[in-house]
Amino acid sequence: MPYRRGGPKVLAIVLAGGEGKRLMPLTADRAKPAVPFGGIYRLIDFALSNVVNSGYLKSVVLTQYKSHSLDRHVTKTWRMSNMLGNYVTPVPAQQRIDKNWYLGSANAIFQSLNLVHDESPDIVVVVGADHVYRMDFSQMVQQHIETGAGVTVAAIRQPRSLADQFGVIEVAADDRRRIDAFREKPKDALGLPDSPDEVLASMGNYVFDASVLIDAVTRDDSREGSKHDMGGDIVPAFVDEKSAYVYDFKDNEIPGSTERDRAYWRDVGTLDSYWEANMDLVSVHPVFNLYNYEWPIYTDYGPYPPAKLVHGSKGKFGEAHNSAVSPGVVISGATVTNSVLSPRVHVHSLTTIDDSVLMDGVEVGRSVVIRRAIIDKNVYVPEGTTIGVDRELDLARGFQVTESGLTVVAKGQEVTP
Ligand code: ADQ
Repeated sequence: MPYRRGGPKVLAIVLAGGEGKRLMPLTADRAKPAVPFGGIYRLIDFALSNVVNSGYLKSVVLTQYKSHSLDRHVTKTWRMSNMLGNYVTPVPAQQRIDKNWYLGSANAIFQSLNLVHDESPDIVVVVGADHVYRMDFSQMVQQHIETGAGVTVAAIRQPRSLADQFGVIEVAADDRRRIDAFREKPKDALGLPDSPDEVLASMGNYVFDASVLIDAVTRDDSREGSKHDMGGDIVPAFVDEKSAYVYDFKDNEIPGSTERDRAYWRDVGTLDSYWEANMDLVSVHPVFNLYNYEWPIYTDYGPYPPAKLVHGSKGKFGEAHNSAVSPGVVISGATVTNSVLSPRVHVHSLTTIDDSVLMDGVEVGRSVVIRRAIIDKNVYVPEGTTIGVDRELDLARGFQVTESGLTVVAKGQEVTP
């Protein structure tokens, strides 16, 4: 199909309305894409950095559920409308159709088609906002154009045990790029022929010609029984027409990335996977490298001074080992190991913190022990408290404890010793 001179005009639609139930209590007050991650980021910063680094400077972020902090973050960090017509704009649910909230991700796009018509792009790149990874979408767009696909779906191998969390793809025997079957979150997925313990999973990123997307979500709107979901309804319709193609994430090249780092993709859907992905940042040789300035991850975290590690009580040094320590943090006479500290965390003397994630403004008093915990914003941990040491005590104080023994303290929750 003919595109404009200089390449196709691309609009990015970032789906950011996800509720993130399995991340409760971190999503009690905020949409999943707004959950703080890695000290200074919000989850959506990874998707938006990928969009911008791919060269796509017109994007709309569709929000819905508890969107205030997401909207504030996108507006403050990402809004870049300028005279060249570039923008990253959060779009709250407009209830344009029958005054309904979005019924699913495809309905979110259907209800926002005015944005597509206004921009009149050749190609629309639709991406999720919940994942930690680097990806150059322009390489996927290139393949989409070469194959003439109706939809191109990005895919990555994942353990078969996780198949019920993903759209699972089977490719055609005669064309390894064509999708022969797509099942959304199957309970009985078979492994890949060359690797029985793995499946090929959709990453929730799609490329369409704009006219094809408009037609697909419009037809889906009146399809009886549809849940109006991109993975559950839209992609299978293209599979039936034999025009759904797969883009293999392992072919994606990122400047400045190592082989290991390039393959990194995490769906941080649960508290345990959220914690693990944070831990992936703090090992000596992190599996996900935030220091690749050729593909920067952008964010904005406020006017904070440098982190400070100082002598505390009894002359003990403030120390941090294998940890990410954000601006505005003060560690005085305490020892922090394998942990991620967000801006303005303050840790007092004789305290030890291990394997934990502390969010913005958490204050930890003296002689506290914190192990394998996530502590959400603005929590005050008083002197002599333990968290993550005694499961029953943690439960009795109203903290959440996951099956693997991770303790989670909600935003602003009161903590008693
Ligand atoms: P899920 O992530 O379970 O699976 P979904 O809950 O629809 O699917 O979320 C996809 C994206 O859309 C997320 O970024 C979410 O924030 C957003 N979203 C959800 N509902 C929305 C709404 N009403 N309005 C706006 N945005 C909304 C999807 C695919 C699977 C794939 C996995 C990969 O359906 O096939 O394997 O992503 O994680």
